[in-house]
Amino acid sequence: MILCEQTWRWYGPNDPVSLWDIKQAGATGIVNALHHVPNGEVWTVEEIMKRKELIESVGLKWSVVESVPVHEHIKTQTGDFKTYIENYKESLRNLGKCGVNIVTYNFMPVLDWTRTDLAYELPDGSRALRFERAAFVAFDLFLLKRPGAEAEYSDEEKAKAKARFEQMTEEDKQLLIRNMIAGLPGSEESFTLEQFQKELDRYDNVDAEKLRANLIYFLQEIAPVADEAGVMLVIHPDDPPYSILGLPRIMSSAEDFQKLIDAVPNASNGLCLCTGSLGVVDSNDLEAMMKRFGDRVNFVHFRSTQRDEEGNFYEANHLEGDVDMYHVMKAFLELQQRRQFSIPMRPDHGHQMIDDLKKKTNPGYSCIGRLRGLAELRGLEMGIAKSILKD
Ligand code: DNO
Repeated sequence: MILCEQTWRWYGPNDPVSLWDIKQAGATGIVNALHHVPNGEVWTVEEIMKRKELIESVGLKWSVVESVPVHEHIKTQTGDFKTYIENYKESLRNLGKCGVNIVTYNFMPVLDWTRTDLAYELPDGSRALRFERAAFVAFDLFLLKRPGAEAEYSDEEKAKAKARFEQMTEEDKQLLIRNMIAGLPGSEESFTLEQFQKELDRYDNVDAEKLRANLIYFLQEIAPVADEAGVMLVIHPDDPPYSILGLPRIMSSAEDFQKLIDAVPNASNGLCLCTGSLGVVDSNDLEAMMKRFGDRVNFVHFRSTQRDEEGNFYEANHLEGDVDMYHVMKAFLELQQRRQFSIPMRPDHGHQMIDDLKKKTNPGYSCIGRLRGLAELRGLEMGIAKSILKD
């Protein structure tokens, strides 16, 4: 019986969660990036090896890179994008040489994942990440004051946002700005409001079609290199999976991913199936995606969200919320039997809870919440494996 590889995202030596903590949580693989290398520069063999040896020194394995960031110039095909693509290829070759074989990336313009509230208190006292629609619209209309934003929301949404904004203290407003644009863990960029608007302006002439063409161009360049280097590329879906702040988003559904593999069928062109990001939209059938793209799912993020009709969502416990984790896990196990290959997964995010409530933690990436998530997922996997997939 092939079970999944249990991995854990580690932000490197500055992460308050240590490699020993991760070992105690029972993960065997590490998901890591060289966050100190500036976006766009080559990851050298020397730097990769240094990190790899550090991880191996406690008996863990560097299983997945998350992420080698894609420079904004590549997404917009402006400036030095050709150099950045060459650098990206070089980083992939170097990772391949060092035996780090799965590379996550995303193609979200300007922002990576986005939340309005990083400490949403749940009834049990733990804290979750949340996307609150009215606060988000208030940010866009009244704090960022993005030109043209008014036209993109209904009167009802604007009225709600206005009422929400009027309730906010100055401190609330500053916190909302920070949450939105100061960079969540793993996002490689952080901005001031002025810088941020300038970054958005760079997309004035980049609509969804153009962005997709730029992604396909990028993949056509790097996928052959990845194939040769023995590296699997896994694209992370948009979070949330729809356009925000007037920016195009093109990796939000099964159809979006299908277009990528139709255009670039190379074996290295794969998917990081993030159930939390995709699960925010009801039309995304995660079990069906696991089955349909099984051959290309080379990394999985397990997480669930709870949404409401107003477009708000918060991150639920891993086995609760809108994601049907049982069926997704079952499909995941079945595909690993079919492929005879153990695929890395990680418990994505977790609530800040218990002792972690007293600590300064990376939002979504505290230890105990993820420990709970991993334990639950591991139990779910074993239950399914033993009862259904008899070996
Ligand atoms: C958030 C993460 C994302 C992800 C990138 C991949 O918690 O899932 O930041 O790492 O989008 O490139």
